Amino acid sequence: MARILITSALPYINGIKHLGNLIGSQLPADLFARFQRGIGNEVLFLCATDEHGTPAELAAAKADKPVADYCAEMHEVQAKIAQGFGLSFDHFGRSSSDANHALTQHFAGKLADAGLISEVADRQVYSNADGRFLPDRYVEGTCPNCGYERARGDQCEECTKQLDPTDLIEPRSAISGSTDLEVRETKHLFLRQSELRDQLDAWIDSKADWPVLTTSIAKKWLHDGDGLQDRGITRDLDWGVSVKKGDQPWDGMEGKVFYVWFDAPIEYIACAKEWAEANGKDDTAWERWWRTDKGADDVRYVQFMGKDNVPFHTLSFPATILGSGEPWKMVDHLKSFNYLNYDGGQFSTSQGRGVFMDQALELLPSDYWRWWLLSHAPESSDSEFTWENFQQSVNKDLADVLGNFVSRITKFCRSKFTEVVPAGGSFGEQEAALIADLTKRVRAYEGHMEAMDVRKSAQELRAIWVAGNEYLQSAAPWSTFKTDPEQAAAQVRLGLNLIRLYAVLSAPFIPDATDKMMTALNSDDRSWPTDVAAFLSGLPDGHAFTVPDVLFAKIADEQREEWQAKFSGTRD
Ligand code: B3M
Ligand code: ZN
Repeated sequence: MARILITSALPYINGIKHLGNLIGSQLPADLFARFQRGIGNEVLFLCATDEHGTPAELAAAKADKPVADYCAEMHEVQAKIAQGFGLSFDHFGRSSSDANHALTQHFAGKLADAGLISEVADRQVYSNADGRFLPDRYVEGTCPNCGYERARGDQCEECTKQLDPTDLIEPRSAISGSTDLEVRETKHLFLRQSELRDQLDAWIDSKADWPVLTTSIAKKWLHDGDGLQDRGITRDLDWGVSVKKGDQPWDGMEGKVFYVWFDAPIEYIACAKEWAEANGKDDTAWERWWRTDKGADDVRYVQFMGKDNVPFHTLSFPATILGSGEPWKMVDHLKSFNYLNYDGGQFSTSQGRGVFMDQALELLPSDYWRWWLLSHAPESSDSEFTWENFQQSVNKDLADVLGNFVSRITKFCRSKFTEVVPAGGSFGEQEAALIADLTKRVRAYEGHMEAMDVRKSAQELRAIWVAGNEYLQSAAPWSTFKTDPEQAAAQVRLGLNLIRLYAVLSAPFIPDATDKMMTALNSDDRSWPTDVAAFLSGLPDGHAFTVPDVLFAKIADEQREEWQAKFSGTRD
């Protein structure tokens, strides 16, 4: 049994995420986690809310709540929505946890001991109109790299370049829009990433199987222009992890906190400790996932994230880990995604454009969304959500292909043989051909899932559903029954077993439908079909089942038009 550690990028605490965020990390991570559990591997799947930094401060101020209260409430809201989408985290933690505070300070201490932190008199943007220092992302302006006019002081969303606010051309305050800005001196800590350039370079070179999207972004920031820049890792904010060396105070750093992008990835580790604590386990339970000196050397660690997060995961976080000199597990495979667009534009949290996770669940159960999003995942390029495409995919794939198969075979069996798996007859050539075809397809499906090729996996799964439909169409037990009821019994028996095959294989995509199919089949056995032929005679003769309710309802044109109109504007 292999051990697989899986993390999804941590959603910011400031509000409910949209469907583009969901498909960019949490949902494909869940798909992979469910698959790995399904084939019998030991999985630790972790996610958490990313609670520090200016986004949290800003959102709390807008909601007129103390930051700590705001974060606690929003964490609960996000946890509930995640549950609604069936995201099967082993733990959904918080970057504001005690565990993360302690671990972040621990890493900072280790990096300082290794001589990798410098204290720098920094120049920071001060807004006279706002009467305060402006954190990086509160400064907006034109990107010096690509000319994008709404680049933020921490990163340009357009070209992904990590920036400092003073790099921006024609900077202005994101709070007031004021251009009455000046640069004042203040002291900050810098992580000397440039010292680690060769180590990082060699580490990335050792990842020959990484997707080009990932390595090209990493290599670009390692080698282009001035190469890897040292990064400021402290900020003048109240909310966050206070700057300490381990548990010791840090001279001159009073009142400062660590930069959110310094502590957030450390939460991947701290979250495992939170998981252990929440489940009454001791330190060895989480260390065997994270410490290579304590058993984690045989763990396979996979991260999921949107493309804009890649530089932080291929450079900044690995620099923290490598620089600590301690034996922490590093990522083995990093799966990154492009963007999902919404109906001719972009999803936008700040502008409330698109469909948000809570709204989606009010319209339809999560399986409908999971199937569409995963089967259209923005892997090789950006992809686009349109209501027409969503309707078509739900009606065709889920209702016509899968749902119809399940309904047809169970109802036919009930009418001719009662609600039990019928005995008699035997499989002939047609059945042998189907089983051979399915065996090939199931192996292909496993291969795509293992490789995290999300779209290809969805296509193969759909092809597996289609194969059953085609078999049913050509075997036509309703005709066979008139001349050879024994043979019809064998065909129906295979059909019922196919439902169980579909239930088990589809679980990573549409877990609720899986539960319904398994309940209808009166079966609890979800063991993976390593031997497809044997699996397809798994339900014994005489085994009782019930005809399930309609698995997936079709979306009518009027319904689609209504939603289209409702979500054409922006949310306030
Ligand atoms: N919260 C950015 C994002 O949600 C950030 C990810 C942190 S992962 C350690 O896109
Ligand atoms: Zn740019």
